[in-house]
Order: sequence, then structure tokens, then C-alpha cells
Amino acid sequence: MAEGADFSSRIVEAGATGYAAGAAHLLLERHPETAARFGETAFGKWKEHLALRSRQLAAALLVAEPALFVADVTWSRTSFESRDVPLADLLASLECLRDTLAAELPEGSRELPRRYLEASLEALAAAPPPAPPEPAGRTPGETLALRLLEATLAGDRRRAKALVLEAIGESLSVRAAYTEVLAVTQRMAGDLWHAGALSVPQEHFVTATVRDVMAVLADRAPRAEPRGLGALLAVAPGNGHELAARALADLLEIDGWRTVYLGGNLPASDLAVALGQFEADLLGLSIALSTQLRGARRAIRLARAAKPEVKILVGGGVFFLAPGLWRHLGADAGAASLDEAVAVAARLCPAR
Ligand code: B12
Repeated sequence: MAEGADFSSRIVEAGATGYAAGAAHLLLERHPETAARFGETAFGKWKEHLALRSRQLAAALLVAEPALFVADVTWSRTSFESRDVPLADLLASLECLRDTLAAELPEGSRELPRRYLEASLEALAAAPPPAPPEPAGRTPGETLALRLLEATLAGDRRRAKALVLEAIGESLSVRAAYTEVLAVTQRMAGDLWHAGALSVPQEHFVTATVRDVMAVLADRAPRAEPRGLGALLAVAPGNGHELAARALADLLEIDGWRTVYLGGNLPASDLAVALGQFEADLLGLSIALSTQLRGARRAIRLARAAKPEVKILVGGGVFFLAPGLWRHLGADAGAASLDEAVAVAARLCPAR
């Protein structure tokens, strides 16, 4: 990692709230039309948004990956547009953050944040408006995922569960139910929420239903020969997305591992303790957002200190944006999908 990027990252992270307040003030001063549109809430909302933006910038600097910041910014474009906030506001907010950081960051830490912000402005100017989500239903898994989503949105949990269980009785393998149906249902729900077409409670109910279906599937699945190995699955500190780690625990168990899934909200120091208590050979850590990278890196350091021989596998949404990221975190490998994760786990820890 470039030393300059690490230094800038620390400074931006430490001062995120203050820089955000300065940038929000500048935005509302330069753009009275934006101030008028948001009314009384304008300063508070923009300060909150720009504090998150600053932490995203710090995260990209931490791993010296401008692409990560560009992806976070372009993701916001859809969110803004689906909530009737014009693109011009997003562009103006980035310019104000750039100018505030240029004026306030100490010398030696200014250049990289400026470059990352310029890159995001260029990407927004160059990119066409985001395409609507791909039509779903092209594969049998997607068709079933759509039907599952439909049943869940109708509030019919029983039908949702029955749809998957019936398919398992016919041609669908349990593994494919996880990777080609349940993960797809989750992603569809997320895309619809992102586009403003699904409410937060609807999205929560989809997740709860998928978790219920997983519980039934995990108990029904046939097991491979025991490998004599243990895997601990957890989410990175601050990551509220639990289902991928849970699904990976189930799939590794089907593949002959003894697995322990720890759920969310576990401090990094407790995770390190759990490695010894559960005699884990592998730690799988799920990281969804760029802002969770710093906590993940710390968790990995503590895990290594507690149990140097443990193999560490990382994955999650953020790895789609920068596939080599696992190296920056000190992990042993990364995987983009659940199927790949099962194969990589077997490679990292040969069966006893
Ligand atoms: C359910 C969900 C939630 C639920 C989670 C509930 C729970 N208890 O799990 C709740 C409502 C809490 C939530 C909150 C938020 N979410 Co959310 N969420 C989702 C959703 C719809 C599904 C996630 C999921 O379960 N997927 C199914 C699993 C199986 O797939 P996966 O997570 O993508 O993981 C795959 C790989 O990454 C990999 N993998 C994942 N982990 C691991 C680990 C290892 C070791 C390995 C090897 C592999 C691996 O394998 C999986 C299969 O391919 C996604 C939509 C999407 N497109 O994914 C959004 C999504 C991830 N969320 C998003 C956002 C923005 C948020 C919030 C910031 C929203 C907000 N404003 O509050 C918060 C952040 C919370 C936090 N602190 O982390 C965005 C992230 C965008 C981005 N910038 O990257 C997404 C993509 C939605 C979207 N389309 O915009 N979310």
C-alpha cells in the first residue's frame, strides 16, 4: 500500500464529520436552489451524506483503490435519481468536498483525495444514466427466485417456503437453491429497493423469509464425508448483511466441514477468541461495504495474532469492485461467489 494513501486515509477518516460540515456549508452557500429544495433539513442531511462520503473516501485510500470510491459515488447516482434528487446536487456536493479538503487537509495528505474526487466527477460526467435492472427470469433459478419474491411481497411466507421445498423435491439441488435462487431473490429485492420500488419493511421481510428457508434447507441437505476441519463464519464489524456468511456456513457443512456461524455484531476481539474456542481451521469473513474495510482489516490482524495458523477467506459485495482487495486486508484469499468460496476453502485447508 502506498504510504501517502494510508496517511491521507487516516486524516480523512479522523476528520470526516468536520470536513462534511465544511463541505455542506459551502454547498448551500454556492447553491441556494439546493438549500431551498431541502428547506430546514438541508444542512443536517448534507452533512450526514458528506460524512459518509468522506468515510468512503478514507476507505478507498486505505486500500489505495480509487475504483472503490468511484463505485460508491456512481452507486449514489441511482439512489439520488430514484429519490428525485438531481444529479447536479451530487456533482456539486463532490466539488464542495474536494474544495473543502483542498483547503483544510494538512500538506502531504491533499493530493490523493483530490485525485480520487476528480476521478469520481469524471466517471459521473462520462457514464450514461444507469441502465434499469436486467429482466429476470432467464434461467429456471431466476424464475423460481422471482416467484419466491412475489410470494414474499404478498406476505405469504408459507407459500414462499413451499415453492423452494417443492423444487428441491424435483430437480433443484440444495446447493443450487442457495446460489441460484435464494441469493438471487435477495439481490432482486436489493435492486428494487435501490431503485425506490421496494420499501424498507418489504426488503426486511424478504430477508427474514430467505433466512427461514435456509434453516429448513440446511437440515435437509445430504452431507459429504467429514473433512475433519472446522470453519468459523462471521461478518465484519459494522456489517449488517448476515445472509452470505450464514449461507456459506451451510454450504461448507454440506461439503463436510464442521461449521460455526456467529451472526452479526461481534467485536473483532471476540472473534479472535472464538477461533480458539471452536477450534477453527478457517475463518470466513463477509464484508459488504467499503466503509467496513478498516474494521475488517483490524479483525484479521487480531485473528492472526490469536491463531497464526488459521486460514482467512474474505468475500462480499465490495470485492466485486476490486477483486485483489483481500491482499490489502491481510487475508489468505478472496472469493466472489459462494460456489467459488467452497472451492477456495477446500484449497486453503486440505482435508485431514
Ligand atoms: C438484505 C440486505 C440488507 C439487510 C441485511 C439483513 C441481514 N440481516 O442480513 C439490511 C436491511 C440490514 C441492509 C442494510 C443496508 N444495506 Co443492504 N442489502 C441487502 C440485499 C438486498 C441482500 C444482501 C444479501 O443477503 N445477499 C445475498 C447474499 C448471499 O449475497 P451477497 O451478500 O451479495 O454475497 C455474495 C458475495 O458477495 C459472496 N460473499 C459474501 N460474503 C462472503 C464471505 C466470504 C467469506 C466469501 C468467500 C464470499 C462472500 O457470496 C455471496 C453470493 O454470491 C443487498 C442487495 C444485493 N444486491 O446484494 C443490499 C445491499 C448490499 N445493501 C446496500 C446498502 C446500501 C445498505 C445500507 C447502507 C442501506 C442504508 N442506507 O441503511 C445498509 C448498511 C447496513 C450495514 N451496516 O452493513 C447496497 C450496497 C451498495 C454498495 N454501495 O455497495 C446493496 C447492494 C443494495 C443495493 N442494490 O443498492 N441491507
